[in-house]
Amino acid sequence: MATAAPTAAPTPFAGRTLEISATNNVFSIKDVEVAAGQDFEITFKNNDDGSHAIYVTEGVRPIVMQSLDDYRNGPYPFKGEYIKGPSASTTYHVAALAAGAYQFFCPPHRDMVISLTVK
Ligand SMILES: [Cu+2]
Repeated sequence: MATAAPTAAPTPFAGRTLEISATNNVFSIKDVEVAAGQDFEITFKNNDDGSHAIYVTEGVRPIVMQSLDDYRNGPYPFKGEYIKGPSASTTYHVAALAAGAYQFFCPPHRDMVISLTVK
């Protein structure tokens, strides 16, 4: 028997290109779900004067990092190039991810995170 869908489910992403922007050090979405085992693209627009990037980390990004080099270098499943705004944009090509819980994050900005569910 069918049950009601949960109301707090991540935003489904049915296409191949995910659109994300950054404005005032905030990403335009909070959470998203993508299909496991399928490459996808991110069209990323930076509306700020400074630089932003999108990296992918598996699980939840640790709050306390062992070293700045570890934090910058990963390993991460995906590391996007930095772009400097305002009104700059790029397209990232993200290789297929295995099912699991991930985050998109911007390395210099602790609060810039998006929950990424891959399933
Ligand atoms: Cu940033």
